[in-house]
Amino acid sequence: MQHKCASVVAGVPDQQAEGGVLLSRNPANLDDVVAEVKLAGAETVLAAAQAARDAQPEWAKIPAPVRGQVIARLGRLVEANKEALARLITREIGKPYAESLGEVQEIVDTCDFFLGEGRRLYGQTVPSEMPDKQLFTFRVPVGVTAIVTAANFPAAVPSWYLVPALLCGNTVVWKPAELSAAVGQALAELAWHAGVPQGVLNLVQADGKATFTGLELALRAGLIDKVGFTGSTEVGRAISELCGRYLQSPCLELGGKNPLVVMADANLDLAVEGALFSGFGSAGQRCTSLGTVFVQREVHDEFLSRFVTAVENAVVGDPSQGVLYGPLIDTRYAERFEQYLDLVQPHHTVHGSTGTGRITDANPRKGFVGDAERGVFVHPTIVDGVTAQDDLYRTETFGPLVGVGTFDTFDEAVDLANGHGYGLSAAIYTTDPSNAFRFRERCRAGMISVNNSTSGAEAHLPFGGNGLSGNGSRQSGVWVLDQFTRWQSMNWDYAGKLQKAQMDMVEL
Ligand code: UN1
Repeated sequence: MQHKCASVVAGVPDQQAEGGVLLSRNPANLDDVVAEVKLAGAETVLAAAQAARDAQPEWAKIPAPVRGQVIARLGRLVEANKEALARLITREIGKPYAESLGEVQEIVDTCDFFLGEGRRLYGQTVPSEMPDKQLFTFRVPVGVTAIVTAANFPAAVPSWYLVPALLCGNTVVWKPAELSAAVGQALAELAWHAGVPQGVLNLVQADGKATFTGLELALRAGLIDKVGFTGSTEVGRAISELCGRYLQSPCLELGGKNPLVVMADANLDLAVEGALFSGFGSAGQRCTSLGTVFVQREVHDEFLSRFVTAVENAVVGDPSQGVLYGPLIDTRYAERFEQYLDLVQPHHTVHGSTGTGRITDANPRKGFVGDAERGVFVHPTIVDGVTAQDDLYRTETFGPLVGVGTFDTFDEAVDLANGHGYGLSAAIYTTDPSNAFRFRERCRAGMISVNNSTSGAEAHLPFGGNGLSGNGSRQSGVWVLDQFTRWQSMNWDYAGKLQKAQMDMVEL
């Protein structure tokens, strides 16, 4: 089945395709066209922001517990359509089916969490300096939110924005990645079906350029109050600069070069398992994917040999077949990935199992399942000998490539884990709890794992990073409420006379 995708502004599909028509293809079989996508121009982004602005006051009037019921219905609908949505994710972006099911479950978890938040959205009562006066705080919606998301988590990560934004009384303009347009459309349809009014959630199918221009127009017209963006550091920086001009601080979730430290006292099998999952799962296309493993010198050779064996034995190929990883999301990702390989190959020991670069009939991989010639598959690669001087140490490759480096002392490990500029996720494998606590204390990453991989966030913990990984904003759990509401204070004086703060304070 081929999906037809177009922008939907206040319930009206946009058939203009000012930005042209794009074919979204199954990366495991490029002959399979998943969707024909009518791409909008910048004017549609502006129209969507206007529609969201018009719908916002009515949506905000609906009591938060009732908005929570809409979110609950969305969760139940997603659950009822779990397999279908997971199959679509696997077909459109090539994520292994088990991980796609996990991704859909993450939406359900998010809805479950925010259903309850609809009954909480607490404010506070605060004592005043003066008698007969009471102070209060309230959370108020920010207004119109513009959410721009990436193809690698085409459903769960959008839900991290959409669900709390809607719950808090905001309206939304959502632009999914073009490469996951059909998943975007399917999720938006479930939200409308659950009772989110049409103008409250507006879907824009557009490329990055039209979106950026549209955001600029809408921000200038005062139609957007908060931008949420998940994607590259480069685009995040541009969005941040644009928002700054309008005195806004976006919610950013950007790249990572996530380190995994293996201490000599670690359980090496556990560390190998964690490195395999976070380095090569989803073909390394998570923002939380493992970048470099730093291994204490005395166990380096043993770790590397077990890691190389595990990678050699891993099954790669058709993502519906229970593989460790499937294709890269797009041929452009593969081209960029091969450029990284060109960079590293002359200087390091590279461990691919049977080859490096694209998996083809001429450059095959042992145990590969699927049709290599029709899909965008690449060999897993381990690059040994990475030091802080290497480009690879600080370059996010967004593919199945893991660097390995060594260190002697714990202090060196911390410096290596912190020195690449990113600060999203970091892991340490150790059997000594004091190493774990010291690592947590000194590591700049927003998310720390102990004896667990760098990936695998849960829906109710703060998610986000520092440095090149973001501006410190956090998603998920109660912490995201600070992105989608603003604090309003109120003072209420019942003294029957003007009481002046600071001047009329009671003296003892
Ligand atoms: C991302 O790659 O943008 O923790 C998000 C994880 C996933 C989310 C990753 N649950 O790896």
